[in-house]
Amino acid sequence: MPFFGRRRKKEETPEVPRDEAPAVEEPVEDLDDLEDADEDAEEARQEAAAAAATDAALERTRRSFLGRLTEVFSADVTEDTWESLEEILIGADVGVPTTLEVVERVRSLNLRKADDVRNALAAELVAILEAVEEPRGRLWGPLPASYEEPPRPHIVLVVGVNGTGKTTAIGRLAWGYMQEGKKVVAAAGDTFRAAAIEQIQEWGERVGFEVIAQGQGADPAAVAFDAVQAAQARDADVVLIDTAGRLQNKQNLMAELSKVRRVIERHIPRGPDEVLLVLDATTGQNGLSQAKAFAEAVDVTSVMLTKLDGTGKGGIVFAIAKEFGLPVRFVGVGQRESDLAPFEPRSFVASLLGQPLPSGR
Ligand SMILES: Nc1nc2c(ncn2[C@@H]2O[C@H](COP(=O)(O)OP(=O)(O)O)[C@@H](O)[C@H]2O)c(=O)[nH]1
Ligand SMILES: [Mg+2]
Repeated sequence: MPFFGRRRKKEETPEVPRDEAPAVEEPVEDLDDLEDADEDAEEARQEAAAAAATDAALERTRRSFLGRLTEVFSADVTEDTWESLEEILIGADVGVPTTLEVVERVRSLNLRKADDVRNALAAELVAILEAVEEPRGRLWGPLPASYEEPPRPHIVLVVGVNGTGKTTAIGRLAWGYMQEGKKVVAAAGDTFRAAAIEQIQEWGERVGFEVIAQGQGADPAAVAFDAVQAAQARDADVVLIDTAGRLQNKQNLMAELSKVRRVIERHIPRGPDEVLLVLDATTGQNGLSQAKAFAEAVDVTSVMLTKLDGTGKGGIVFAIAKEFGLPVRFVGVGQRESDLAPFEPRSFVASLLGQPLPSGR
């Protein structure tokens, strides 16, 4: 899997000019196979690295969650098992409705052995995450092989409450795209504070991408528009648009974000290819309800869950999937630019439960 979860289409093999063609029948397929093997190995390496980063970031959640789960699963399955399970899941921020549903489903299986309960729980948790995996945006997710990439520049609008990690997310996404050889332009669309503009400019200087900015107080839609135009002029691959996270009231927010969208659509009728909602895992259920305002204001396509490394409550991903119906695509796992990992439901649940899942479901 490439960093952004997109299946790369195989490039056409260039035709070999006649006079340079080798005398022997050229084993083009073999070369292709070798390249495929290289690509597969690289994908496997990236997947393993992402899984390891997520696993490390989940340390705190695992300590608070797994330790207690181990106790539950070391005793016989009784009435207490279900109560403890509910308590643990709610404690890990899975959320009350989601917890009650999961526990009820596992319980209704009438399993006797703690190990079987554990496996059934794992399957339920994976199912919650996989149920919302299908792509909404056009850029990432388990996209079908026949999938046509949208024309460049790809447009990503980044939204979320102040302090959740939007600007950092843009720095990291830019870094990730640049690792794949892509050219990135960012829009300093949080024009509310001068410091916000400087912050994204610093990221641009450090990582090496262009930032389109106007002064403090400028219209965010105008900045987004400039950035899209600049990206087209420079033949960039991706435009990442930062936004302000003020929640003064929902009407203002809706008006501001929908204006950004409208102005983009005036220039590129298909509009943003992804609207990424950035959520701070440490703010728990409270953060979720704030984020609902954003989900209602713009058509969010996917979620980045930041600061997973700073919380014991990584169970919030299940609440996001269940209550928002949104796929988590990335997790923030630390403070460096590379501390962004694509999200993978099975390895996430395996990490959370502290051991590999049984294969299949
Ligand atoms: N530990 C940790 N800190 C993060 C992560 N993502 C962002 N932060 C920090 O959260 C703070 C707010 O980030 P910022 O990008 O300015 O948030 P914004 O207001 O939404 O743009 C900064 O200090 C970031 O370094 C993460 O994944 N892990
Ligand atoms: Mg910001």
